[in-house]
Amino acid sequence: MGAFLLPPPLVPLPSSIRFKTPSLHAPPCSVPNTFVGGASLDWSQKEQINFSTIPSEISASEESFWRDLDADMAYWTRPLRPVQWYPGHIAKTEKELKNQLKLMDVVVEVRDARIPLATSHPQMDLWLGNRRRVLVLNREDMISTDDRNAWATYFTRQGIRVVFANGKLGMGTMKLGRLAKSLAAGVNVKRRAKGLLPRPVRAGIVGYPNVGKSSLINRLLKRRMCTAAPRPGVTRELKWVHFGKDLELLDSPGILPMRISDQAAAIKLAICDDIGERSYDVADVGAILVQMLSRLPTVGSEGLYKRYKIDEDGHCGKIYIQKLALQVFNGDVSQSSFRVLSDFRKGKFGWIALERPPR
Ligand SMILES: Nc1nc2c(ncn2[C@@H]2O[C@H](COP(=O)(O)OP(=O)(O)OP(=O)(O)O)[C@@H](O)[C@H]2O)c(=O)[nH]1
Ligand SMILES: [Mg+2]
Repeated sequence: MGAFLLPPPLVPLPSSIRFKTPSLHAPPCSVPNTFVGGASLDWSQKEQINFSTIPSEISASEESFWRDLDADMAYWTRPLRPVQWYPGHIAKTEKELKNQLKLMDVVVEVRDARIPLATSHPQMDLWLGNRRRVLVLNREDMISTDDRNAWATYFTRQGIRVVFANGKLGMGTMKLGRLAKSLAAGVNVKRRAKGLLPRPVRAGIVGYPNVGKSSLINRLLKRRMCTAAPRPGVTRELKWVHFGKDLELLDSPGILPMRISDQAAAIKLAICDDIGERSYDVADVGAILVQMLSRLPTVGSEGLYKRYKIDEDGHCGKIYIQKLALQVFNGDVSQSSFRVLSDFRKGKFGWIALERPPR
C-alpha cells in the first residue's frame, strides 16, 4: 500500500451483512447506482459465477451478467458530463493517416485487451476497406486467461486474425512481424511478375491512444525507435521505421472519434487511461469504477474491503470514494478516486478485462 495509511484492520463482518442489496432508501448518489440491466443477480447468485472456472465458451449466465453490466454502465454514465477528447494532433493525424493508409500493404490495428470493443474506432472499417489487416489485443498481461480465451474465440469465429501481445515485454511481437510479412507477400509476387524489384512490405500500426502501439514497434525492432510512455497522446507525428530489409512500419498517434457517442465506452477509456485525463472528471470515473468492481465476481465488495477496509454498502461508488477520501486523503475525492483508478491500472484487484464479447 506504500504511503497509504489505513485505519487499524476492522474485524470482517459476515458476508451476509456486508453484501447488502441496493436499498430504495440508500443515501443520494449523484452517480446513479441502481441496476437497469435486466434481472440483476443477487450476491449469492454472483458468487456462483466463478469466471475463473468458466471455459472459453461463454455461458448464458455469464453473457447475461455482462449484458446487464453494460446496460448499467450506460445508465450510470447518462447524467455525467460527456467525455470527449479530440485535440489538434488527433484531427491532423486522422487526415494524414487516411492518405497514408493508401500506401499500406497491411494494417495492424492495436486495441486494449481489457476493452477491445471500446478501443475499436467506428470508422476504421470504412477507412480500411479491403486492406489486409491484423488485429492485436495488446496488454494481454492485464487480462485473465478466461478473458483471453473468450476474446480469441469471438474474433476467430468472425474470421478475424487476432494476435495477443505484450508491448512491454515483447510477447507476440515476432508472431505479429511474421504475420504482417506473410499477409503482404503477394505484393512482391506481383512486382516480380511485372519485372520490378521487390520492395519492403509496408505495415501501418494504428489504434486508440496509449494502447501500446509505439512499445510494440520498439519490441519488434529490439530498439527504442519510437517514444513510448504511460499516458495517452505521447506520439504526435506519423513516423516510418525500418525492420530489417523487408518490413517498414508506420507508428502513428492514437486516434479517437471526434465525438464518442457511446459514453459507457468513453468511461472505460478513462478507467484504462486510454483518453486524455483532462477530458473527464476523475471523481465521477472513480465512482463508476467502484460500482463496476463491486459487481465483478472476481472483486466484489469483498475485494474492495480487502484493499481499503471500507464497506461497500448501498452500491454507491460516489459515497465509497468520499469515505476513502475522508479516511486517507483529508476529504479530497479527486485523490481517493485517482487511488482507486491507479490501483485498478496496476492490477491490484487482479488482472481483469472490463468487457466480454457478446455471443
Ligand atoms: N503492462 C503492459 N504495459 C504496456 C503494454 N504495452 C505497452 N505498455 C505500456 O503502456 C504505456 C503506453 O505505451 P505506448 O507504446 O506509448 O502507447 P501508444 O499506443 O504508442 O500511445 P500514444 O502514442 O499515446 O497513442 C507504456 O508505458 C508502455 O510501457 C503491455 O502489453 N502491457
Ligand atoms: Mg505512441
